[in-house]
Amino acid sequence: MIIKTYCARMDHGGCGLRVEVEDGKIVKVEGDPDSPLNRGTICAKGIAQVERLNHPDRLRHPLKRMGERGDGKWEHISWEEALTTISQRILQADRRSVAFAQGTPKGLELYMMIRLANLLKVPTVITPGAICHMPRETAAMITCGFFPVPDYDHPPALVLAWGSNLFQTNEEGIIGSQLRRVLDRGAKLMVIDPRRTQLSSRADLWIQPRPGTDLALALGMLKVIVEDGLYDRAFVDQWTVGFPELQEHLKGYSLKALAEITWVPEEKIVEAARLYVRTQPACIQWGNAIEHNIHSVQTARALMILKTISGNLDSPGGNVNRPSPPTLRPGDFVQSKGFPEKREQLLAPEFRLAAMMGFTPSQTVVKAILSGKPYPIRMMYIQGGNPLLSYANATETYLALKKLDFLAVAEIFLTPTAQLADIVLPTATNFEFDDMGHYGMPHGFLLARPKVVDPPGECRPDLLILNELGKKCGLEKSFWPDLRSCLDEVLKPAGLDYEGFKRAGILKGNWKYKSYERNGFGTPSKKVEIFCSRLKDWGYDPLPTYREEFSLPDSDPHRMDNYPLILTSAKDPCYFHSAYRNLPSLRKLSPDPIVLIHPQTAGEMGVGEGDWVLIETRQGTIRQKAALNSDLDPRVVVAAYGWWFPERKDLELSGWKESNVNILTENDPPYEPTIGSTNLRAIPCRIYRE
Ligand SMILES: Nc1nc2c(c(=O)[nH]1)N[C@H]1C(S)=C(S)[C@@H](COP(=O)(O)OP(=O)(O)OC[C@H]3O[C@@H](n4cnc5c(=O)[nH]c(N)nc54)[C@H](O)[C@@H]3O)O[C@H]1N2
Ligand SMILES: Nc1nc2c(c(=O)[nH]1)N[C@H]1C(S)=C(S)[C@@H](COP(=O)(O)OP(=O)(O)OC[C@H]3O[C@@H](n4cnc5c(=O)[nH]c(N)nc54)[C@H](O)[C@@H]3O)O[C@H]1N2
Ligand code: SF4
Ligand SMILES: [Mo]
Repeated sequence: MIIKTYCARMDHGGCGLRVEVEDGKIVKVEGDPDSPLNRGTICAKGIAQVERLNHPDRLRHPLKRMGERGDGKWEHISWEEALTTISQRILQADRRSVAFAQGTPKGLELYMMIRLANLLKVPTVITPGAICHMPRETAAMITCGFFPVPDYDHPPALVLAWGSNLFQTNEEGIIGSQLRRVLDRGAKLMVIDPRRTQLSSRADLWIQPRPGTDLALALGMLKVIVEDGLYDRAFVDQWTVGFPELQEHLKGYSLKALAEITWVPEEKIVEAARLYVRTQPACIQWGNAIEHNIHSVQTARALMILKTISGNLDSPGGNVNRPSPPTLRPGDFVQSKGFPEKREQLLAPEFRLAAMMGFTPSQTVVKAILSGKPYPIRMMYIQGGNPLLSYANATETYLALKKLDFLAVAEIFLTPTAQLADIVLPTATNFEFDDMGHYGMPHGFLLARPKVVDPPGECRPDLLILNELGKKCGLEKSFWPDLRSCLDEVLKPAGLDYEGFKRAGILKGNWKYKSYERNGFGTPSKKVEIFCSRLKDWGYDPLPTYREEFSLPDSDPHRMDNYPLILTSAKDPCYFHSAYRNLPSLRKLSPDPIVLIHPQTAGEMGVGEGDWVLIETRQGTIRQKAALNSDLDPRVVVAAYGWWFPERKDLELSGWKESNVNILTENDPPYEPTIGSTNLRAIPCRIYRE
């Protein structure tokens, strides 16, 4: 039997799949040629996901800790006991001492978690938002009122990939094969990435900035476009506010100084600006790298202004508005109206954009657990996340998790984080329950991911676990009798139930270009706010400003003596963050954590190809295997991210600190002031042979 569904939980998902099932087991997965997104392509992760379903390490029963935290002694318990224990812990606690945490959002389960938190009046919900997607999304919302998506359907003449490695790291709602098709049809490509990738190798213009200085580069390009009069005058005059202020603001920057900050020569900044603005239409494919420093929101704002003044906003082949199909509104799903006091109770209300989106940056929770300030956090429920590998400053994160009175983790494998839990809940994964993709995401469509096989053992989907936990907490009226009723309610405004949705496979919103011509933009001024009124009202920079005090840590000369190199990182095409190192076919493709070093730098340290090296920052030291890479700037090293060793049961928490790049990152201020991003990509380091 062949069942069509969509890929998920190996990255953000999106590729249509044909899944062959025999005797209740999946025997083959291939790309679905009929899917409008991938048109039959599939990647190694997509194929390998079958290995995860019946993997010997798969968690199959709820577990309760027996020995000390992290001792690895467990007892199987029933779901009844597990959920009763967690609900009693929550009900007995001061609600402000509880934190719910989600890793990368994977489906509806994030919304179910926020709903449960709101109904229980728990203010703290941690997501990776401050360093993933939210700087871009909120910067876009306050600038033009929507999230502009690259329009690969009406082919752009140029794609500017900025800190995005889309060929190998599918984004939420946008997949690499869409970009590949556009390039195959002849679109030009400009890439801004310190590292050579498959994508930058194809670029007509490849710019290698110093990590963490993307804002300065964007300001340089804006300066050229504005001062050389290359912008779209008609659009700027009619549809923007604050252009004269921008003009004045840019006079304060010299190209020479920006070139020094970014390591990009002046001529190249000029060339990049001209290529982008003169090749019409052009879209910007912005990526996660611009969010991994303390200029995140302002960098996204600067790129918004580039899209605007080049005349590419909501225009065919540019960056467009993609309204979602009608469904239960996310705000209604999470019942935000029932908890209006949440904002005052937040741990870190000073991050206004995070507060607007209702999440708490992870490092503020880690600090609150350790310091008890502004109020103590004593228990945590983590779902679909591995904070020991993914939060900045893993050492501090470890101390915080150890200090909690109670930790519950919902997982598919016993990760280092799950090994610290008091209760571990075994979750079902893609193919094992009825699910939908991209709900609440601003890409304008929903994907049906229907159940294909039963989950193993006693595994249950997160959605069901939280639904039942809600009922156990006395909230029977606010949860559903079963999952189908929940999904049907979400889909009702679209005039479908889940069965109908399954048949349709994909639901799109009402996509139109230039909808602002009818209603204006969704901002207070109804125009694109180059000068952002809300940032000004909140006391932040209303124009993108490169501030020395938020600048690179390497401006401290003493530190640069000790740590002369700049460390950045990138995601591995074969894995999803820290997950799936235990899937044999993927591990064969990417067996070790690899750090890229320029041959000259390696030579100075006596490091050769394949040597294990130590990477040291002020925060700590890890080991990775060297690969010499002459395309890098000799001052930059690129480490692998997300490594632990599921097979190393002999090491503490399966080797959580051996090669984990977040042992090297910092979680102290300064933070990005509006949303709380930490610096993950511009860290002074040094390297030596092990
Ligand atoms: N230094 C550095 N740090 C980073 C990044 C970086 O580039 N560099 N990237 C950041 C970004 S962009 C993000 S989004 C975060 C990601 O942070 P996390 O989401 O914490 O990272 P993952 O390793 O993906 O952890 C997800 C866990 O969920 C489990 N899992 C998979 N599917 C399911 C499911 O359906 N249910 C449940 N309950 N569990 C499931 C997996 O086994 C895995 O252990 O990390 C951030 N941290
Ligand atoms: N295979 C795979 N796919 C994934 C994920 C995964 O873990 N694995 N994670 C998913 C998630 S949650 C996210 S957020 C997306 C992220 O996907 P992307 O947006 O592509 O982000 P990254 O791969 O983290 O980094 C992109 C590129 O930025 C470069 N880079 C490093 N530092 C800098 C810098 O300072 N400036 C600039 N301009 N570039 C820099 C890196 O070399 C890398 O090639 O991928 C999603 N898809
Ligand atoms: S690119 Fe992502 S969505 Fe597509 S098959 Fe691979 S893992 Fe699945
Ligand atoms: Mo992410």
